[in-house]
Amino acid sequence: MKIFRAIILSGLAIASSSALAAPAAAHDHACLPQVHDGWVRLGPAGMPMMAGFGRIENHCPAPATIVDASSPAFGSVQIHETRIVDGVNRMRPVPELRIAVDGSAFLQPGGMHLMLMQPRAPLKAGDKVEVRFELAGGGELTGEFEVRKPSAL
Ligand SMILES: [Cu+2]
Repeated sequence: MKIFRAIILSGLAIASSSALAAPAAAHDHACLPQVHDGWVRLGPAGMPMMAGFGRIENHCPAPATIVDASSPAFGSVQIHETRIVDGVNRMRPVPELRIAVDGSAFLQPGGMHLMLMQPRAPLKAGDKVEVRFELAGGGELTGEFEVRKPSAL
């Protein structure tokens, strides 16, 4: 009899803990901006860095701010901005990338781009690379970037 009661109690415990877990699981499905048309420009073999491009759309009810980027395929990832200063093309890191509600961030040749450094393995055209973007306030979004040869554009 005592054992039977213990089983009932543990059954209740499981039921109530899963009820508690529900709001946390819902949070995992919170709205996140999405990467579209992500690609990485394949450079000459042995180049220590590559540039990544694409469009990050925010169709969420709140603005999103990207504060960091990383990739399992690279030792280091930065968001860069290309600017012409005194007639010279210069790149500088973008510390924060804010995307308005229903707005997009455009990463494109000559403008903002991902600087993908220290590839962990040689990449070839057609390979897919994952890039993770960390959001202010905690979330993270993941985008897929396809490696392409510049001539195949
Ligand atoms: Cu750069």
